[in-house]
Amino acid sequence: MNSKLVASLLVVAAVLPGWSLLIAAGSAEAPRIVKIRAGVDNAMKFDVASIPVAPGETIKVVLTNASTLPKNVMGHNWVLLTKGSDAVAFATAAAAEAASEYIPAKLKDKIVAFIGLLGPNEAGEVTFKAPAEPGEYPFLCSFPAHCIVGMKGVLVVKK
Ligand SMILES: [Cu+2]
Repeated sequence: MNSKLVASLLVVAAVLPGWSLLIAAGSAEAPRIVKIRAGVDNAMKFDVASIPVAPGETIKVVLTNASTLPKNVMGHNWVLLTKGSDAVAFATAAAAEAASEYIPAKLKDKIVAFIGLLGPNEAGEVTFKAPAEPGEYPFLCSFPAHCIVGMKGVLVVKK
């Protein structure tokens, strides 16, 4: 066997395990994509009311605002709250906070993940690890009055 061939085989042998590790790590980290549409037919609603997830699962939520109305009168966002939070109470506290697009810093302890306010035909996304603790984590649109008329849902962490 010539030495060049031996050297090439050694390189292949050294590289292969590295690649398989990279591929394995990549697939473990790939987020599961959850698509949500807000404002279909200009209704103050999400088209997904419940998101079942496994503890610690990596989730990418992609929110599309299907509304045709201007952002300042019919913007939509997506805010996931800590376990057992009161979505309507959060929305009420956030409603006056137009400067932060209804995601006030003073309420950040209540927020697990969020997608900022979107205008018509805009899309936004957020990737996060689902909480480890099983239970119900409410989500809502915090644009004034939207949550109260039902623009909310729940992320359910279940083993
Ligand atoms: Cu909304």
